[in-house]
Amino acid sequence: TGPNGALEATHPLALAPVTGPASNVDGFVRQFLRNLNYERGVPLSASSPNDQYFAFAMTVRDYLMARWLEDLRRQRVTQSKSVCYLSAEYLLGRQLDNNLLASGLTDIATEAMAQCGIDIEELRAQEVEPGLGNGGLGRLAACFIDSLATMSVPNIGYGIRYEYGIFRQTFVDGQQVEQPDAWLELGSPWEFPHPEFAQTISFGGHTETYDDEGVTRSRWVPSWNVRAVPYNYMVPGYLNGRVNTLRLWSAQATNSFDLRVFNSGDYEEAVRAQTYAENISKVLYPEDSTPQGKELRLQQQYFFVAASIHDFLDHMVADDFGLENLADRVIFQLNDTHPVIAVPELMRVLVDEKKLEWDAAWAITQKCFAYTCHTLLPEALEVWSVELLGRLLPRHLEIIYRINEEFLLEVRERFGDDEIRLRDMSIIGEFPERSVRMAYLATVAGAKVNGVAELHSQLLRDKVLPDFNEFFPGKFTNVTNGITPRRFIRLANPELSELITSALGTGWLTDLERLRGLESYAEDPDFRAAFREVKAANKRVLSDVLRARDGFEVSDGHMLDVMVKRLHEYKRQMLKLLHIVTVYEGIVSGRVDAASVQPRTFIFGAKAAPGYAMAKRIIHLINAVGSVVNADERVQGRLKVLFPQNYNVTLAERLIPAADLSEQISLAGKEASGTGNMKFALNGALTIGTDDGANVEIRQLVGDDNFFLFGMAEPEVEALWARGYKPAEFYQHDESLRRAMDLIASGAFSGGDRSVFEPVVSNLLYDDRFMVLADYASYIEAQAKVDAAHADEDAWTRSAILNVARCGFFSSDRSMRDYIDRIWHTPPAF
Ligand code: B1N
Repeated sequence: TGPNGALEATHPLALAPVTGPASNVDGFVRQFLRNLNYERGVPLSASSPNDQYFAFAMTVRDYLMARWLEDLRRQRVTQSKSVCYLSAEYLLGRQLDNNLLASGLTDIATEAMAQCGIDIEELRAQEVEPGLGNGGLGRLAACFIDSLATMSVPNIGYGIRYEYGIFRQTFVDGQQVEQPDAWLELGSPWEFPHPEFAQTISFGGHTETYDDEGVTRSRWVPSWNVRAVPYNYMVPGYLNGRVNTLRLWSAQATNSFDLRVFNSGDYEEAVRAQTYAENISKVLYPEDSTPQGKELRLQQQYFFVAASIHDFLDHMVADDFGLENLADRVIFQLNDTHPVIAVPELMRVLVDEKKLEWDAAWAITQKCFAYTCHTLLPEALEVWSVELLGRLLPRHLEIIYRINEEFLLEVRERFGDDEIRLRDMSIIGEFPERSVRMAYLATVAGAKVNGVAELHSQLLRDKVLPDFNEFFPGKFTNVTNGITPRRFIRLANPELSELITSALGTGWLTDLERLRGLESYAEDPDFRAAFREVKAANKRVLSDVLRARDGFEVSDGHMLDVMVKRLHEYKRQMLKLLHIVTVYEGIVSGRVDAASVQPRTFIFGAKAAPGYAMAKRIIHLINAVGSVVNADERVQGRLKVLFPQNYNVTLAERLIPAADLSEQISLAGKEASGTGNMKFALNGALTIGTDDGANVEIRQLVGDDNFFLFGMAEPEVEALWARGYKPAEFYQHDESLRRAMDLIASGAFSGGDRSVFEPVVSNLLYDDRFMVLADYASYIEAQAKVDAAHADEDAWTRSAILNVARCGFFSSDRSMRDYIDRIWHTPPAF
């Protein structure tokens, strides 16, 4: 009867009919077996781990179901104001543990599985994380909906149910190879399809005017359409009985699609047409911060925002709720420019379909949207060519033109015929081709525009959109990002959580500023010892994970120095690598005694956009340096470079709690915020970082003594650019830098082949857009301070505890409070 056979013989409920909630161990077992039998169609004795995972997840789901249905009902009945978060990405991570935690079922479920003879760890390992995002932006959306549910704020997260999420990364000879992320291959127990609530989404065609009882109106005559099918996911609040909704749209072909549009009587053609429609939600674009302007991406964007707006208007707004008051019912938060096509869509609905006057519709629209900008890189600001937008969404292009016309009239009224200013502020750009500037459209339409950290918001106001800031006083604001402490402290670091609770009692997980109470414990030697033991335990867990996952051995007694984030030149993984090569070169040249080097393991995690050649070359170089350094006996095992493949949320949850040092080393003025930086600090790693993004606020909070600052500040960066930056001069004048660069150029990491990494070296020498060489000396100096500080174990631990104690501000609950106070004005409800 297999390993679980004993249960059927011994458990009194194993063969009994099963019903009822899973709120105690017996009830959980009963419901679990019921799900196994009736949902999976297997007896326990014949069930696979995947069957068991499904039945288990369904049991947790069942427990939350009544609350979910009730909250959906109340959201409609009370008509209280909802946050509709529009985001093309949600980087959720695994759901099982989070939902267990939120429902308070962890202990019951663990005991129930034990009674069934099942190892709950094995079930956890079955879950494939939904990687429906690239990095920080998508993970932020996931943290925000967790916080809103925990704070009982009515919210629907709207997005796309990509069939393939962010690619699975493998290394072949040290080089990145992408594999499709078939996360739905075995199905997902967490989703609920609702084909009966599908929306039809149109594209293409032309516009026309017509006479509507004496009024001339415009309408859109599209040429093809697709069906948007909603899939609902539970978003349970932490132990508050609240369950909000994440609604992701999946594209399906409509009947009219193949019949009307591709009407050739050709069966094969019709099937091809179906594939075309379903392509829309097929795959997540793996570009983080460099949009490629692809037609399919615009289709994705319109597809999900149009479906979401119609869904909310059709099902959530009461019939007698006056449209002129729509802003009392909803705020659509635009997560970067990706959903901004929602603005002309709402205008189209109000003007063409609901037949409101333009001015009335515009007044409503301007109150219903707010826009979050997540970048400062000019190449990341999305623009759509007028040609493409007009072909795909002709009516929307007309509406955008009209919005722009009226906006520029107002600008002219205020500032006179200042043609340069008018050109600069126009939503339509003319160069290199006529195109729609989505950030400008969002800024003009949004009630508020926010950046994601103090420095970022300031640069947004002063450097990126200064004309708009002048024109719309009070529109710009800041909301510093945050992270959910439920996932990134409680679940990722249960040992630390227990230690915190032993000191502070419960309650800190939903009121993270209470971590301040740990400050006094930093002086307590027993607490410090316990804190160190937690770190050591987390390193053992990580070590097991990396052994099983990647075949790596993590050496005892090493400082763990971690840099995990997307691979991008502005984030400067190359600077980290130059530090490693510098230390290595010192040893092999004999100038440094290996025995005097502090043992360190450098861990990288990073995916490169598949089309980003330089980023991929840097990945190759990191792996190449790792192979050479790790194998060189002269190093005496005191330096190690590990680069586990396929960094994702699940791995982050193991890496971050084990880290000693957090690398946040972007060029000042380039990283909008960062959120990994917050996760590390809250898990007791010290940061080595530049004055960039939210690092600025972390340093202010933890204090200079507990943060390793280096590099130019943003104004110095600007000044150096203005003077004329010549990276080769830094190379010439810094012997240590020269040695490191020369070693790479010599082919030492490429089997003597000098050509492999030549493009990386010459890019640094002759271009170096992100000023790696300019910050090198300062970085090396700061790393020496890190070594010195780490030698004093007690002082280091004190600093680590103070990092935890002083970073409560970075809870995403606080971010949500700031959005509510400054932008949304949505109180908790029902
Ligand atoms: O958003 C995060 C910030 O913490 C990071 O600093 C920022 O880099 C990140 C196009 C983006 N900005 N822009 C993107 C992602 C995907 C895409 O297709 C742009 N991601 C960020 C949260 O605020």
